[in-house]
Formats: sequence, C-alpha cells, structure tokens
Amino acid sequence: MFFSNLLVPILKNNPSEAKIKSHKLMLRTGMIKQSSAGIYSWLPLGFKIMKKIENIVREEQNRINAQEILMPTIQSSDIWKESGRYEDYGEEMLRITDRQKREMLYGPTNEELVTDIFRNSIKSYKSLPQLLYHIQWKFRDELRPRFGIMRCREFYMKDAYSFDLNDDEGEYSYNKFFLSYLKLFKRLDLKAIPMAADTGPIGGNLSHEFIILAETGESKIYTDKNIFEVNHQNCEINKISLENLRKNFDKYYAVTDEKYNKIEFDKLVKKEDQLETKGIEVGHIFYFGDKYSKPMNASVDYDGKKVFVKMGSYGVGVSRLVGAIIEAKFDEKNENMIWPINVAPYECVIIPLISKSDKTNLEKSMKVFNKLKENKIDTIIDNTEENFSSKMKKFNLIGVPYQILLGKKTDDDMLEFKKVGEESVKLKIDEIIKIINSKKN
Ligand code: 5CA
Repeated sequence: MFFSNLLVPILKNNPSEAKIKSHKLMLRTGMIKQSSAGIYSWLPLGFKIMKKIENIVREEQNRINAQEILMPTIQSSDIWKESGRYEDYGEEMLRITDRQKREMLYGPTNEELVTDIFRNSIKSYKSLPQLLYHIQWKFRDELRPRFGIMRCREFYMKDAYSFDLNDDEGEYSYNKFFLSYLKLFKRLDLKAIPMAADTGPIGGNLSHEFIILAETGESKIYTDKNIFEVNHQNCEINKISLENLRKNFDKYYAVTDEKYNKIEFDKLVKKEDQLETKGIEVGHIFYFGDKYSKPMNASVDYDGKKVFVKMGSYGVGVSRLVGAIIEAKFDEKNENMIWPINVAPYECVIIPLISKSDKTNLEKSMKVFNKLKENKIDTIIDNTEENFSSKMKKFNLIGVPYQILLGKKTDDDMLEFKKVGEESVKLKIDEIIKIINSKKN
C-alpha cells in the first residue's frame, strides 16, 4: 500500500543498453531485471501488469468455453519424435538430459503434449469439440534475443488447442478464437489487425497473425487501410455470424512479409488505400487439421470408424503484450506510459505532501485509501518525502491513470483529483470512486 515498501528500483535516466522505448521504460521503472540474455525476472510493478493482462486473457478464453489446464514446462522428447518435430525444430529448442540419461526439452510450444493428453482421455466424437488452453512459460533459444521482453528466450504465453471431428467444425473453432482475440485486444485498448500469415514450424495452411501497428515492430506488414473499419461488435458465436466476420476481414488484402506479393498488392488495393508499415505480433492462430493427430494416433470413434481429429492452435504473447501496450500507447511528449485502467499497475495513487514535521496529510491519505479499497479500487500511497512535483512525475511515467493530490490547502470534503494528462479538478470522494469504477471493463 505504501510506495516506500515496494521493490521498485527506479532509475534516473534511460538505460543505454535498451534500443526501444518499452525496453527502456520497463528497465527504468524497475518492472523487469535481466538475469541472462533474453531471460528476465519480473519485479512487482511489471509482474502486476502482466498478471492483470493474464486474467483478461483468461476471461476471454473462458467466454468461448475453452477449458483451462496447466501443462509442464519440461517435456519428454518421445512425443516430439512421434510427431516428427524433434529434429525439425532445430536449435531454437533447448534440449536437456536428465540423470537417467533421458532426453527432455523445455517446451517452445505444446501441440504434442496436448495431443498426448487428448488421445488418452477422449474416445468418442460425442465429446467434441474440445477447446483446451494453458498459460505457461515457454523457452525458445532465439539466436538474437532483443528488445527486452518483446523477443526473449523465456516468455509467458497463452496457448490454446482445438480438437474437432472434421474441417468444417475445425474452422468453426478457429473462428471462435478469431473473434475471441478481437475482443481481447479491444479490452486492452489495442487495435489488432488479423493478417494472413505463414505457419512456420507449427504447420498447416490457414493462419492469421494479430498485429498492432507500431514503428518499432519487427513484422513488416502490407495492408488495405479499409480493414481498420471492419467491426466485430455485432458478431455472435454461431457458425454463420463467425464465417461472415472472417469474410469481412479476408476480403481486404492484409499480409505479413512472408506472404507479400507486390503485383498482387498493386492489383488488389488502390494506391491511396495501400499501407506499408510495421507492427508487433501479439497473437497467432493456426489451423493444421491432422498434422499432429495422424502421426500421434489421436482419433475418435465415429459410427464405428476411426477418425483422426482436426486441430488448431492459438497463441497470445502475454509477456510480450506488456511491452506492446507501452509501444502502442506511450505519450512521447510528456514521457508517460499509458495503461488501459484494467491493466494499470495501480488504478489510483494518493500523493500527499508530507514533511518530517507534518504528517497530517499522510493520515488523511489512509482514510482516502480505505474508502477506495472498500470500493475495490487498486490504490497506492506515495508516502515518500520527495517533493510534490517529482512524485507526480514519477507516477506519470509509471502510468498510474488517476492521482489524488493532498497538498497544503486540502480540505476534507473536496479532493484534488487528476487524470494523467489533464488538469486537476476538485471532487468529493464518492464522485471520484464513481469515475474510476465507470472506466473499468
Ligand atoms: N503453438 C502456436 C500457437 S499456440 C505458437 O507457438 N505460436 S507462435 O509461435 O506464433 O507464438 C505465439 C505468440 O507468442 C506470438 O504471437 C508472440 O506474441 C509470442 N511470442 C513468440 N515468440 C516470442 C518471443 N521470443 N518472445 C516473446 N513473445 C513471443
């Protein structure tokens, strides 16, 4: 509750080793600490943001009736040999040998493990579809980890997997995740565009990357600007409505680098509608039919026949999203991070003016704090003896969206209340509570 008790090692200046703003700011505000190349500890402020993002991801997965499970980080190589990916995956896979000389690995993704769970648990087509997800650390031994937690070796991912009887049902599951991702990124106040993408080592022939526009992004994208107008608001979770939504997006040219073809781009998109820019991939979905179920023998019984299930997988970079939100929303002019309120490290900060001899404002802070807490507002008190303006600057930088300032002339009834980036106003505590709680979604 008190800032002085938090482990937030703030630096005075931007660290020189960081190249992009999210990396600089996360180091500067003590959100993360590198432990070795591409591997980070998450300190309280960064961890809190990531956990809030994780919870929103979870809520949106539960909304489409995906079931949460938790698979381990360390996997046996046996299942990867069955699928044929053990050799194919190459040097990005961190391979480990245990004391019994068994070949193990730190999972870069979980198609094999979840297929193994499925084949041992589900026998009848009547149990389909199965939508399973987990939120777990992954490890990819990237050649050049960079940009802090944006491209690191150990990262936190939500990965989901769908199992269906046939391609038609499989695409229905795919489309559920498609909509669910649009809703998720909207809740994070991000405009994420689904773009046709390559499938790489995951496989299959249907895939979309969800990209948010940012100059510092690593993905080059080519798109028809009109895709920004497609709306998912009225889409319902039924086959027809979801198919129409997909069609509405797919009719616009929107691809990543690997799929780009200049002749096609010029033919399909008017010059004035063409947009060539960069973006950050925050999610990626795949449909690959029986690529894993066939070699791993994951089937159901349908009318006395054995049918290999059709699968898709659906990833969200939970830890990457922390950096992506900073990149997309940072206020350059005022040097403020801007968090949507539902993932801000705190929703409100109380900043009392205090000195060694006068602690009255600190006592008042406690009263205000308790009232906010009763009303479920996540609040912190900056009880340090720094001067008023440097406290405000610090919290502007961190991006706590609301501040209550208890200065020299604070009266008990009307509090000075400030939204970051706006002038302060005098309001009663009940009005403040109403405003803050009305912004949450
Ligand atoms: N199995 C599939 C879907 S679950 C899969 O692994 N897809 S992925 O490779 O595209 O990864 C999913 C998401 O994880 C990406 O969209 C990205 O947001 C995030 N991600 C991937 N690699 C990294 C990395 N090195 N650092 C941080 N985040 C990453």
